[in-house]
This record gives sequence, structure tokens and C-alpha cells, in this order.
Amino acid sequence: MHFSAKLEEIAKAIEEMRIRGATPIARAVAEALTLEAEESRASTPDEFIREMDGAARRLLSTRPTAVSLPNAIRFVMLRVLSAYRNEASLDELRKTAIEAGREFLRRVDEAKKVIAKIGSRRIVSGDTILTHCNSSAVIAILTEAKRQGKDIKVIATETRPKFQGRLTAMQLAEAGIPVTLIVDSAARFFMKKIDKVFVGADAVASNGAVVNKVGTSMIALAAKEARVRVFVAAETYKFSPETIIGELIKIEERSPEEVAPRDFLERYPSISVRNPSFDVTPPDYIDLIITEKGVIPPQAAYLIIQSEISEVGYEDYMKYTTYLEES
Ligand code: RI2
Repeated sequence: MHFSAKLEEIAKAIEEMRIRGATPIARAVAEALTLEAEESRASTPDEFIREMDGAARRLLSTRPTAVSLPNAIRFVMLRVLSAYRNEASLDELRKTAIEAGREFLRRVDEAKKVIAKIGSRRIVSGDTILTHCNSSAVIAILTEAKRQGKDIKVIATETRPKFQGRLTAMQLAEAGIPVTLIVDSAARFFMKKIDKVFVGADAVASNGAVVNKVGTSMIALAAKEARVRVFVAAETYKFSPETIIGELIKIEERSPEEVAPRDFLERYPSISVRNPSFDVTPPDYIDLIITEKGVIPPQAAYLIIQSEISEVGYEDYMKYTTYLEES
């Protein structure tokens, strides 16, 4: 595969979760493709396409669950491939890739601002909110609510095994929001005190099921039992077009060493460890999904996917979907 050392660095950072969270991953991917196009030494359109294609496939191999990753790649590559089919010159191809990367980043940043505004309307002074893991979309909503002068409290789960909940607690504390850190298994214990649950998403399926950090579905279950409303903050680039043709979202399983130390695992080789990073919350356990296009019931996820597809045309979109699946 042809691609630059810089792109490999970004791919490694995503794999090792130094860059993490569905949105930061999507941003990093769009930036990496833009950089690849800017610094490409290709001397023909064919060579350029091979290089961009190699870069896209390497990025695609990093983490399987966050749909924002293939969606960011698709956004750039669909435009580049369409220009290539129209016999664009090398310079035109390079320009198309750079502009598409920048346009994707612009949309990501705009989406976050809109979600913060729309989501904050669902919060009232006095609310105690439970959140799980570390979602930049949820942090944006909570800090916007605080900026509007709403008096809120947050309970954040620590989020085993990688403790992203500590990041959430730090970011909220820095924003002046009172925050209590709890172990994941205490979520139901505290549910009586919770007014609303806010979580992010790594992927949304066409039936409205939400894939998010493992543990989200148990929290949603406890919330439903206690009649606490569950809100999911998800930009439209987290919606999975593949799911409308029956594909399942792949759940990443990470190393056992994230769960137990190596010496323990070596001492007890007969103990097996499972470490799925995400789980699926069915639409019945979700009240609303907050997107930059508006707040929707989970059952309307299909409409969001349809409108994304219609922007480039169904045939092209699905062609590239197949290409991504085959890689
Ligand atoms: P934003 C994270 O996954 C969490 O599951 C979080 O809820 C989700 O991405 C969305 O994050 P991981 O990369 O896009 O920590 O809202 O495994 O930042």
C-alpha cells in the first residue's frame, strides 16, 4: 500500500486510542486524507488515486465500530473518485481531495455547535444528569447549558476498562460543572437521583439502535426501569448507511490486558477474558437522538441516512459502500 509516514502515525494513534471518540477519530481521518493529498508526490492521476486509496484502506483498518470513520473516508473519496471518473487532472484531483477534507471538517465543527444548542434546550436548571464514557457531543451540550446559566449537576461513570469517565469529570470540572465520579456498576444505585441520561454514539443503525461504549445498554435499561429519559447525542455522520441493506455494525473487541494485568493473565492461563468495547442499545430504550438536523425519535434514523445518501446519489453511495466492505 502507498501512503505517507505521517498517515501511518495518525492510523497508529487511532488504533492505540491516543486519538479516540467517534468525532475526534472522524476529524483525524479527514485531516489525514487532506494531508496525504497536500503532500502527495504522485505524478499521474492513477498514481494519486492508488495513494489515496491505500491511505483510505489503512485508516479503515484502525478501529471497526465508529461509523464516523468510514463516513469521513467516504465523504472525501466519493468526491475524488467522481472527479477521477470525469478525467480530472492531477492538480484537480488533489484540489478536490483537499477541499472535500476541509469541507468535512467544517461540517463536523458546525454540527457540534448546533448539537450543543439543540441539546441544551432539553436541560433545565436543577437537572442531575448521568453520562457514560467521554463524548465530545455530550460535553458540548452540558457546557452550553452551563453557559446559559443553568444550574446542573453531573454524575459520570468511570467507564472501565480505560477510564474515559475521568476525562469527562475533568472536562466538566474545568467548565465549573459539579461532577461526581462513580464506578460503572453503581449506575442503577444512583438512578433514583437522575433526571436525564445523556450519552454519545459511535454508530446509529437504520432502526435507531445505538452503538456506544460498553455499559450504555445497561444504563439505558436501568433508566427505563426508573422512567428516566435517555438522550443520545449523535452527529449525522455517525449514522450507518450499511445498516439499511442489512449489515451489522461490528463490535470492536480489545486486548485482555485492558481488563487484567499481564502477570495475572500469565499466572492463570486458563482464565479467558472478553473485552468488547461497545454494546447495542435497542431503540425502545432511547427517547430521543439529538442530531445537527434536529431532535428525532430513534425510529426516524432511517430518514437521516436517506437524506445523507441523497446528497451524492444512491448508486454512487452504495457503490462506495461495497468498496469499503470489501477492503
Ligand atoms: P464523540 C467513544 O468511543 C465513546 O463511546 C463515546 O460515547 C463515543 O466515542 C462518541 O464520542 P471510544 O473512542 O464523538 O472512547 O461524541 O472507544 O466525541
